Amino acid sequence: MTPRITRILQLSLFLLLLLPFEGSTRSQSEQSLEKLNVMIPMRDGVRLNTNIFLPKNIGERLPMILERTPYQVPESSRPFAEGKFKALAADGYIFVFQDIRGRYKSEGQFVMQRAPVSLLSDGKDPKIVDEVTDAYDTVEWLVRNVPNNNGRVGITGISYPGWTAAMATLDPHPALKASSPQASPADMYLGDDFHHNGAFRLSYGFEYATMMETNKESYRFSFDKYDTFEWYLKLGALSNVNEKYLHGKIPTWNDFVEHPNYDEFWQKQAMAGYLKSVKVPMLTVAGWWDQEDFYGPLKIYNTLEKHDAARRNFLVAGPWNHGGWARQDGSSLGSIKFESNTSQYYREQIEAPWFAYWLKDKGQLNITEAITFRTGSNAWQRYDQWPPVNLTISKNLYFQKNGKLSFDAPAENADAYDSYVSDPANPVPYRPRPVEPTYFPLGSGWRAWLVEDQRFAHQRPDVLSWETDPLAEDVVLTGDVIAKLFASTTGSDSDWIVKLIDVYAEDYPKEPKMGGYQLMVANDVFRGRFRKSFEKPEPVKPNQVEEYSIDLHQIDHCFRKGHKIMVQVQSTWFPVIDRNPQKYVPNIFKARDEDYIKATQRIYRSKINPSHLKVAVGVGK
Ligand code: PG9
Repeated sequence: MTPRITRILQLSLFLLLLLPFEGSTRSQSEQSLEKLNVMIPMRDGVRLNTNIFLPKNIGERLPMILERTPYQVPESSRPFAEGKFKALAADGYIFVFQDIRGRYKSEGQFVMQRAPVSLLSDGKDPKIVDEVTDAYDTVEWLVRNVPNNNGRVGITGISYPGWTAAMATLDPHPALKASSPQASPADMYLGDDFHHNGAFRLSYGFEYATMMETNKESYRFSFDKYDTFEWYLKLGALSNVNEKYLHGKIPTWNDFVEHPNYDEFWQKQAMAGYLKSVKVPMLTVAGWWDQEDFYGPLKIYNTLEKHDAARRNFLVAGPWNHGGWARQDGSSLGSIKFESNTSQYYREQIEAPWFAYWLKDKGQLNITEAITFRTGSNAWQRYDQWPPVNLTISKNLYFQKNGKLSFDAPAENADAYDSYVSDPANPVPYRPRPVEPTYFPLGSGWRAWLVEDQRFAHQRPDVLSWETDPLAEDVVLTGDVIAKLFASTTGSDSDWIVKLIDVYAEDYPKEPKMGGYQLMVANDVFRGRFRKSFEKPEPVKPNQVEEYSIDLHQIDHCFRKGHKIMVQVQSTWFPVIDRNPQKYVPNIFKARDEDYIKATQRIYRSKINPSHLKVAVGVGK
């Protein structure tokens, strides 16, 4: 930036400081903050719209908290009166919000999850820009121009803004002293919003891509059915999307179609490959029931942890949906109650002190390596390592005959199995219908679907279940859950969905309506064609038993005495996951309606094909 431009910007900041805050009824925190609006220039000349909220009449220099968002910067300081920023605001920060490139009032071109291309160059070419360079240029401008700043910046955000917070740490400006990526995706192919293990997240992918790329502002696709389950079913094969609705105009949809496998396009975007050292202290936050990005935070924490000799990499996981820790008090999610205000605890006792330590030299680093909220028994746990393998033993929960599940290996002979027919014309809904549009403004089951009572699917002929006897004592599972499925199909491709469920006691005096509730505590889907490689899919051999290893991620859950542990397996989860045609076609996005066929599935539970879940059972209390 030339000195002349800098002077003009400084002057306009000064003039803006003199302007009164708009609005007449203002809360305490609104009254004490001034808003500045600036267009901050990036190295390629593109300017990004930025709102800066400065506390008035402060005697000390303050650090800045930055959020970079595709969802529009706040125009008023309302966010500081409640929720995410309240506890931080009480400590005193300058808050900075920025529309990322190409969104809302920012200039330039939006690219969905723009790959960090600058890291692959020497960083000097001003034409090479991404979220890493935009964060760098923004921090540079802020520390030079914002009045009364103490030269330190923390960055945070949830989901897409969480991802920009993580991106900022890959080649950080020296003034960036702390980052808290929250619910940040890490890999859009392996586990976050757009695919899980190669299976396409149809409703989310379609609705999010159209929301972000129809124009610069968030747009809502207009469905002619309230129950989108029906809409997506009527849509038929994925090739109908461009033919009937998008006509090639949504770049991200076109990318889905052109990159059905884990090719360079997805790999270049995925975060893990860039996380080679902890350059900035990190506080990663995850929700156990995050319906969008649960894989991401665990991947970011676990990858960085391998490089964290200085112990600056931390994880918090709580009983939340996507971003739930930033809203309300966190005392419940759907029908599930947590017996304390978990979100408030996180914001006041973990997040605010953590930022104050790094940005204000205030207090002690009052945090362990990982802090998790153990669901089921509803208590915070502090760990020196995550997962705490020193506190658990690895065990297998085996599928048995008569729908039983147990820690004993099966004694059955080779062809013992249970079976169902999976019909793409009659898929299992992922949540009870009607399935309102994902972000339906009048309310949508989307936000809490992961805690829905799974009895709506239990005992469908195309959903199999195995369960333990009522537990004689509490069973705590802490850490990884991996499903090992031995399965065959009459088709040449298939999806396998595995759900680990806590079945409440039938007689539940504490809350009688919860008797027999089936609470999912871990789950995921695996697309069979990728069993050997995500880069090079292969047809499944019909009627041949194959072993599938399905990562159900991590949990910290107590199955209470009297509850049962259940596993459900199914092959459709619609429309959150597109229907697998069950007949191998090279690219499912180009499949035709006639490619979708019924298949008979077998799940084996014998001595040589022992389907099971590998779990980490807590020892001691
Ligand atoms: N889950 C959303 C998202 C993040 C990144 C890419 C695509 C979608 C979000 O809530 O921001």
